[in-house]
Amino acid sequence: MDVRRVADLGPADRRALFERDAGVDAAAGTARDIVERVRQEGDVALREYAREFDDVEVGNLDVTDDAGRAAEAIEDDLREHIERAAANVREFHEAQLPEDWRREFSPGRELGRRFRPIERVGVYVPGGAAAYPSSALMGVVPAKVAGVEHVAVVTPPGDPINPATLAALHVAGADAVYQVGGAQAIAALAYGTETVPRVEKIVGPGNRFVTAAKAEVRGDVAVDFLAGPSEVLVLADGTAPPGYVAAELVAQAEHDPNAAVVAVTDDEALATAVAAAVEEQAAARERTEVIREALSNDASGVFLARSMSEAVLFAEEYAAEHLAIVADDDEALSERVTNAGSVFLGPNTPVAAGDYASGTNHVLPTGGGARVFGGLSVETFLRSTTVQRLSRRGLADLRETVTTLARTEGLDAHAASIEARFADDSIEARFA
Ligand code: HSO
Ligand code: ZN
Repeated sequence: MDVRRVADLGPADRRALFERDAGVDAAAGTARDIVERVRQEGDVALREYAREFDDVEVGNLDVTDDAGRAAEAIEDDLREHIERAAANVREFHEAQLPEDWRREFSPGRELGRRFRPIERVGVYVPGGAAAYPSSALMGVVPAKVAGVEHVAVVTPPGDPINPATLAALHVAGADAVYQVGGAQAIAALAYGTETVPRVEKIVGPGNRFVTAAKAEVRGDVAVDFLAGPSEVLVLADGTAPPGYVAAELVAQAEHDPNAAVVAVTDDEALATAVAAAVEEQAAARERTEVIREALSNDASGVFLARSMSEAVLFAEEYAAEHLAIVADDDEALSERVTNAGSVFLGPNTPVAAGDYASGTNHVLPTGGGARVFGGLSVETFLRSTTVQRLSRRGLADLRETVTTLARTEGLDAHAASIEARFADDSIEARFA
């Protein structure tokens, strides 16, 4: 892997890095066709796509009961680790639950907010070649913590479906599980089929077809944000062990040939050592081919900055899904990078810890989405409602302001609705 200098990057390089889309745009046409067909044909299309894309003859699309059985059948050791990870994720997300509140801002003017869960939510859990029990926890646990009544999960069909994924879904508390993957799964959740009931919001990570399908159905159903192939940016100074930095890149690279992995540093010796270590580690891993493809992406690389300030700027522009900082003044650097889905501080905080078990959520915005979105959280599954009550005194204080503005807008009925409250003394007395 070559080391590239940040100062030498041209406009095309910068576009590839900072406006990366991981092939999602190119998948849009296919995703649209699939969504359309599922809308027309329902379950028939889901079975047909399972045959075509997953090479599986699907019997029952509803595999909710299989999840319960899988949780009993898997090895005790594995179940215990799934439960431990689930407990950490639950604990962190419970800490996020907002309290309803109401306050008197001035005499007789009481305003507040309350939070209530969305009723029906769909969670996409990746499967197939890369089965992700961890994503089952990350999607379902926060929804249940938020109080979502019906959490429907879709995960690609398999023969059998990964038992650890099924078990994790059971442990997390999924209410229904359907074996359907890809863009067709998103369509099923968005519009409903004979078997899969439609939901109000769809969340979860997926490949570029899943991501493109979420973009396609957005508008008809709420979606979280586009969580595409994994990304990591490691911001490092000369104190960082090159082997650690390389391991972070190689780890996220193994997810997907479209994964984007970056190291940026102001230390030339470190950059050179990381580039070499990445090659070495990639060769030693099981998924060498996927890793190599991800490493050769236009949005991946090892970059040498002239200063840590230039490196910080690079990280800020990149807006990575995961930002790992391995540097002397990691806390200070972390304050300077605002665009990141999730931040990992210090040499002992590998991204994989958060991917699985520390308790934070691993469903995070990719492709620069971190500029405007946060990752999956309890709030993803809540909506807020404002609540108010005015006393006569509170309304009297607002009377002139509201009627003046209402008349300015030519909305005299609005003004009249205020004045009506002051027109009749007998009523006024009753509601004083
Ligand atoms: N790094 C992925 C999540 C994941 N890692 C699942 C391992 N399994 C996206 O944040
Ligand atoms: Zn990962």
